[in-house]
Amino acid sequence: MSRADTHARPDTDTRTDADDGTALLTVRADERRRYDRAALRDLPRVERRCTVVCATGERHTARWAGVPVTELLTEVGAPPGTTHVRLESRDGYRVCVPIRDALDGIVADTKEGAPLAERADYGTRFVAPGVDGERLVKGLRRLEALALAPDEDPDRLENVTVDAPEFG
Ligand SMILES: Nc1nc2c(c(=O)[nH]1)N[C@H]1C(S)=C(S)[C@@H](COP(=O)(O)O)O[C@H]1N2
Ligand SMILES: [Mo]
Repeated sequence: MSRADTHARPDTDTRTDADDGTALLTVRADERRRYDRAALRDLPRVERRCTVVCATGERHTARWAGVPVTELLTEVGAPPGTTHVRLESRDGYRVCVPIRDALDGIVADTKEGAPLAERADYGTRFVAPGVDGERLVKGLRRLEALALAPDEDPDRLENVTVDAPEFG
């Protein structure tokens, strides 16, 4: 299969999937799967300490729990040629993380033993050690495996605004 067949197409993907609005998380590579809260809770879980470091220098470390990114990528058959994962939030915040960094990440729904949704207006978050705070997407709703050619600029697939007032 060609790369176009096996990966999300960032330029043409209009994300008009009818039930994207109801699924808590959509994961996409060779296949596409949607998870609601219960389905996500049924997957293998890990706990990891991660530090959120903002460009402002502000930082905080916590114990996060959730589903390893590797688990989700396996579920959807992410091809060996995957170079990046694109992560998108409910509010349209979009970043691209090199696969080597994303592989240590988790889709967390718990922080310090308490559900994220209890303390924030979102229930899922991408966290990974060594990834800049601005790429630790809150309210994660979509995770896609991408195979970018060496001359494709991953930054072009992002729309991060480091100083979005509603998130800090
Ligand atoms: N959806 C979403 N996720 C986001 C942001 C955002 O604006 N929207 N801001 C990012 C930035 S710039 C930082 S530093 C961290 C802040 O996370 P914290 O509130 O846990 O410190 O969240 C990141 N995740
Ligand atoms: Mo930030």
